[in-house]
Formats: sequence, structure tokens, C-alpha cells
Amino acid sequence: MNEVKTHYRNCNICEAMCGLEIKYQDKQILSIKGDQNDPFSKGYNCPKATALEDFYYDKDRLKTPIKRTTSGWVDISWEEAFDEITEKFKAIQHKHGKNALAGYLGNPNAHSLGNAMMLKPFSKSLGTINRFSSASADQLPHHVASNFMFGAGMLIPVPDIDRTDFMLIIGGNPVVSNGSMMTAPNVIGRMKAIQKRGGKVVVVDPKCSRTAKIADQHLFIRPEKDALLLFALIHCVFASNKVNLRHLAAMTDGVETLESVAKDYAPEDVAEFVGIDAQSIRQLAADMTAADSAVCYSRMGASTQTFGGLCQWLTNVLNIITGNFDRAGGAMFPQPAYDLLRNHVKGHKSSFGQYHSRVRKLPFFNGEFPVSTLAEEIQTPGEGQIKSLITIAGNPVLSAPNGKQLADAFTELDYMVSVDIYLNETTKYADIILPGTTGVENSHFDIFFNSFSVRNTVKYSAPLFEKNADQRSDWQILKEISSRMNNSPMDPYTPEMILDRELTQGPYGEEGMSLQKLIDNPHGIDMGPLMPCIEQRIKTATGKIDLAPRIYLDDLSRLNALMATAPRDQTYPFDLIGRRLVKSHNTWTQNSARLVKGKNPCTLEIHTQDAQTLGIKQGQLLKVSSRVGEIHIEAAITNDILQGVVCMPQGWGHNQQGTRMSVAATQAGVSMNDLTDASKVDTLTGNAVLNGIPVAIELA
Ligand SMILES: Nc1nc2c(c(=O)[nH]1)N[C@H]1C(S)=C(S)[C@@H](COP(=O)(O)OP(=O)(O)OC[C@H]3O[C@@H](n4cnc5c(=O)[nH]c(N)nc54)[C@H](O)[C@@H]3O)O[C@H]1N2
Ligand SMILES: Nc1nc2c(c(=O)[nH]1)N[C@H]1C(S)=C(S)[C@@H](COP(=O)(O)OP(=O)(O)OC[C@H]3O[C@@H](n4cnc5c(=O)[nH]c(N)nc54)[C@H](O)[C@@H]3O)O[C@H]1N2
Ligand code: SF4
Ligand SMILES: [Mo]
Repeated sequence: MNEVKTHYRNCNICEAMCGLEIKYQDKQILSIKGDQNDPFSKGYNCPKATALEDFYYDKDRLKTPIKRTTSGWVDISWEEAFDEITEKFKAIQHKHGKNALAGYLGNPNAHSLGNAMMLKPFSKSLGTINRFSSASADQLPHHVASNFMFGAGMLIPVPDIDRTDFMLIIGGNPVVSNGSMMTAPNVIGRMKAIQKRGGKVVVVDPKCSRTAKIADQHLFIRPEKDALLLFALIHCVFASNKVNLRHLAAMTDGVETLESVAKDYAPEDVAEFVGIDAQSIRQLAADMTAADSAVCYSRMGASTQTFGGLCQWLTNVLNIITGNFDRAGGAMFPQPAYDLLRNHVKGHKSSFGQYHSRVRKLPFFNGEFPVSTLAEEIQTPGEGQIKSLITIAGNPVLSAPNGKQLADAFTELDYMVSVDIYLNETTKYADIILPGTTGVENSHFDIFFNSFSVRNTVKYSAPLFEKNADQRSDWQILKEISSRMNNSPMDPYTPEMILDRELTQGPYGEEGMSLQKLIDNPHGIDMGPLMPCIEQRIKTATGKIDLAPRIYLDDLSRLNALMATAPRDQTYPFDLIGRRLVKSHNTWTQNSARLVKGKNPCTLEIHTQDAQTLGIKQGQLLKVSSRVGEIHIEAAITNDILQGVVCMPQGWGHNQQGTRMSVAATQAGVSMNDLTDASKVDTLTGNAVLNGIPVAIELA
């Protein structure tokens, strides 16, 4: 036995980038704790970090390629796998056209240095426009808003949580999720610090979430009515003459247009629909404008809904007109050391709407189509039909709306490949699964989350353990397929080479930023709080912020129709919303015994009054049905949810035949996406609607 050693790295599971201290001896991990010397996370970590160990040792995890045969899955060599895959892909494209091949990218790609670096050339090598990802079941409305208002989809304003005096959180539960499009390890500590310095946190949510519980104020809102609330707040800011653009006055277009549009949304006009009385809305606007600094942060609940596009636009508008933009304590742009916008030219024409999807005409953006249209693109015959698919680190059967339909669609494909570490609900449909290395076997650098971070910091983590000789990294898999699809020799670039180039040529390059510098500073480097930088960072052709882009104004008729609709269809009288759990991450961490032990977390929360009306008792099995499907789930009666709304976890349903996730199967739960409806999208952005799903409930 060698001596006990210490390794420092960032956790790659969620967006918070917590620094970890791992003690190990030879190939045995002894402990995983928060790294006290990480300048950003300062020792914080959540219970999921310790599960990195479980994923590393997991006996179910795939290490070599496997191929589906009539007599079951068999191990094959990498060479055989690459030969077959590229031969099949090429043959299918030759016969049906380039776009007959599609790709789906899941969430862990964003948490992997190698994947983030190699996916662009990889996607190009496939030569198809049929690309999809989990982004369109998530944060697409944020990117669309940034694209139209600031000229670049990746220029995301983040709440300056560490300096704000007033934080309005709409549709986010960062105490559980640890933040999203807001990289902020220890959100709970940062929220409490707002309160400690005399500030206030307000949460708007149909559920009294854990974040709402520690906030100073919680307002219950009816699902999907956030755009109306945001408009009413904007209305109040104009009506009370509190518009204050500060240093952005000369660089903001569209204020008058916005003022005239907002006139139609007085608190009294929207209160009934939103479920918040007019006086409370006025008070909220007054509190926000009275604060020395304030920020509105809206996330999942306000993104993955019918008006996600409008919500993210209006959130930016509210921050801008209250003088809380590009200013300490408001919404600010990070300046990451690896700057994704380094080569982004001002006025660069975006790809929004460059194409429209074949079947439903949803807009293409940022190199992809919305995932809600994937199943119908596979199942609808005709020119351009998808015949073959590669999924990379994604589990859309559980994560995309109407996952069952997608599973059916996968059975109709001529050929499917998955790059994944598990044989799961999605990959079981593949002909070949290619397993990459994961977690502690990989080097790590957060190229995306540094761009959404509440503080400018930078860190590189080397692999903890070398991979086995017969293992490949995801990025090596991607490169091998690319080079074969391109019929060209592999270029020599590694993720580390590209990273070093971007760091040295990036915004801190003159200060000697480089990969070597990061290797020499294993706890990470702090570059300080966010700084006003919009003048340097903005990418619109005019150099101005557009407060009232045409596409949003054109979408208002849809919002207005909401206020004019007839009484709701009583076939599905409840609105289903989702929740995240502290001990699971989307669909893939449930094979860790320590994360799933204990009582069944996959329950349907329902209000006491609703339960009484329906004669439902605690723990009883319920049948929940929607337009597309039904599930059976236990009742959890609570007063923490709005009447008429029910809530269940997302990311569960690991009980399917033909998968190989033995731990997950013991605490399987059911899939929320057997109820969500792929035909329902935010038509403006194409984002999936995963909240506010009309459902019926009865005893099973
Ligand atoms: N109803 C509902 N649906 C939702 C949501 C919701 O709130 N409600 N949330 C949405 C959101 S925000 C997201 S981001 C998506 C996520 O959607 P997906 O990305 O499709 O789902 P994940 O669970 O992240 O799937 C991760 C997959 O990657 C594999 N994997 C894990 N690590 C690695 C690795 O290192 N390499 C490789 N190659 N594979 C790996 C896992 O085995 C798994 O198959 O789900 C969305 N779906
Ligand atoms: N522990 C854990 N952490 C995670 C994840 C995980 O699975 N587990 N997933 C990660 C990922 S991929 C993401 S994208 C982030 C997401 O992080 P968050 O954006 O914080 O998402 P959620 O935790 O789903 O919280 C969404 C909130 O919106 C509320 N809501 C639902 N519908 C509406 C609505 O119509 N209006 C309003 N105002 N609120 C609504 C819900 O009640 C819920 O409290 O979390 C990340 N972090
Ligand atoms: S909060 Fe996220 S990054 Fe931090 S330890 Fe937990 S899973 Fe990892
Ligand atoms: Mo996500």
C-alpha cells in the first residue's frame, strides 16, 4: 500500500462547481469532502458529491462497448464498434440523405471538459441539421432572450447574489438545485447572507419550496402565469415613474415601446389569473424599486412552460428598467477566463429560425431543434425523416416530454448508438453502447458554468485515477467517430491543448493565465466579484440593448389569449409541476445506494383540501392521467402547495425491463415524463413545457 494522498477537484454533477478534497490510497477513495481552500465554494458540498465514489466503483457501469444481438448484449472491441457504427451511419445517410442521422446531447455533456470541446467538430462531422439536446427541455428561453436583447445566446446575465439587497426568485428552487444559470455553491448560505445584511428574499412559486421556506416572503402563483406577473411588475415600475436606466440610458432601445405595451397589464387586470392580489403585486414592485439594489432571477418553473420565452425576456426587462443591470447587486455578466464569446463578432447573425423543423415547424436555434419534436421527426414518413440516432450522455426516455412516445420511436429507427455509462431506459434501444470514462477518471474544467457564475473564478482538475488501458474517454470516442465520418486522419488536439490556448489568449491572458497556472493552483483562482462590463461584452450590431425585440411583441397575442380563455377543461382539473430532490440529479444518479436509500421519495404532493375532496389518504396509491399517459404514484398530503396543483419529482422511473441499473431498480419511482406532452411547447422558443401539465387524479 502506498501512502494516503489528497486530490483536489471540482464536482462535475451539477452547476455549482463545488471544490472537493478527496483522500485516497492507491485506487481506493477514502473520503470526499468540501475543499475548505476552494476560493469559491469554501468547503461547501452537497450529499451527491460523495456519490462520485459510487459511480467510479459501480459494477453496473459499462467499461467496454456492448452490442445488442438476438441472444442479448455482447462485449465487442472498440475497433469493431467504430467500424460498424460509421459504416451504418454512412450507409443510412447515403440512402436517405444527410439529415436521416440525428444526434441528441444530454446534460452531462455540459459538465465535461472533453465533451464540451469536441462536440462542435463531432456534430459537424455528422453533417446533419437534425441535432437535439436537453437544453430545449431546460434553459433555451434564457439563450433566446440573450440572443435578441444582448446579441449572443451565451451572454447570460446572472444575479449578483453576494451583493444584492433584494432577490426575487421566480420558479427556481436553488436551495435544493444549488442554482441553475446561476453558478453559486452554497446558495443557502448566500441567501442567508442577504438576510443578514438587512436584505430580503422573495419567492414566487406554486409550491412553498425549501427555498420559499427560508425566504422572507413567499407568494403562491398559479402555474404558467409568471409572464403576466412580470408584466404587471413592469407596469408598476412605469406607472410609479421609477424607471431608472442609470449608465445604460444611452445604450438601451425600446423603452417607449415597452411602456406602451405594459399599460395593458395593470395588477388589477392580471391578479385573478395569476392568483396574487393586485395590492401584493404593487407592493412587490415597490419593494423592488425601493431597494438599493435588487435582482429578479427566474428559472426552470418560468422557463419550461408555455410562456418560457416571454418570462426570460421580461425578467431581463425588469432588471434593466429598475436600474439593476450590469451593476453590483443586480444582474451582471461574468467574465470567464475561458470566454466562450472570445471570437463572437458584434452583430453576428444568429441561427434563430434559420431552419424550421420538418413536421411541426419549430425554430432551429444554436445548432439544434427542440427535443419535443424528436419523436415525430422519427415517426413521420417523408423526405428528411430521421432513420438513425446517436445519443450522447442523455436519457430522453425519462427526461423528454412524452418519453414513452420517444421510446416507441426509438424502436422504429434503423440504427441507434448511445455514448453512455449505463444500459438504461434510453440506451437499451441502441444497437451499440459506447461507454466513456466519467467523473473522477476525467480531467475537469467548467467551460459553461464559469460563464454563468456569480463570481469570476477559474479551476482545472486533473483526473484522479488513470483510466484502464482498454477504456476510452467520451472525447476520444467523439474524435474517433468524427475522423471516420470525415474520412480524414485525426487531428492531434486534446481538450487540454484547446483549453490552454483559450486561457492564454483569453481576457486574463496578460496576467499569465494558462493551464500550467491552473495546475499550480489546484484549489482554483479567484478573480473577484462580477464587474460592470456590458459595454465590452454586448454583441448586438448597434452596441445597444434591445428592450423590445419584435419576436416578443409578436408573441403577446398568445399571452393575451390566456386571459380570454374559457373555463378550463374539467377532464384534467389539476396542474402537475415537477420537483428536484437533494439526493438525485436528473435521471442518472439513482444507481448510487447511498443516494436512494430510505423511504420512497417519488410521491405526488397534493393539497390537504384537494385530498379531502377526492377522499385521498396519506400514502394511498393514486392514478394520475394526462392527455398522453398515466402513472401510479403514492399521495403525499401537504399544505405547502397551491390547491389545484400537484407536484412530483422529475428524473425517476427506473423500473423498466432490459436495463442494467440494479440499485436504481430497487427504488425505481415513476416517470413524470410519461405524463408530459410533447405537443405542448413554448411556440416562441420551442422549449418543452414540463410544468402546468393538465392531469386528472383518482384512487388507483
Ligand atoms: N418533467 C421534467 N422533465 C425534465 C426536467 C424537469 O424538471 N421536469 N428537467 C429537464 C432538465 S433541466 C434537464 S437538464 C434534462 C436532462 O435530460 P438528459 O440529459 O437527457 O438526462 P440525464 O438524466 O442528465 O441523462 C444523463 C445521461 O448521461 C449518462 N451519463 C452520466 N454521466 C456520463 C458521462 O460522463 N458520460 C456519458 N457519456 N454519459 C454519462 C447517464 O447514464 C444518462 O443516460 O431533463 C429535463 N427533463
Ligand atoms: N439536487 C438536484 N440539483 C439539481 C438537479 C437535480 O436533478 N437535483 N438538476 C440540475 C438541473 S439540470 C437544473 S436545470 C437545475 C434546475 O434548478 P431550478 O431552476 O432551481 O429548478 P427546480 O428545482 O426544478 O425548481 C423549479 C421550481 O419552479 C416551481 N414551478 C413549477 N412551475 C412553476 C410555474 O409555473 N411558475 C413558477 N413561478 N414556479 C413554478 C417548482 O415548484 C420549483 O420550486 O437544477 C440542477 N440541480
Ligand atoms: S451542489 Fe452540485 S457541484 Fe456541489 S457537491 Fe452537490 S452536486 Fe456537486
Ligand atoms: Mo437542466
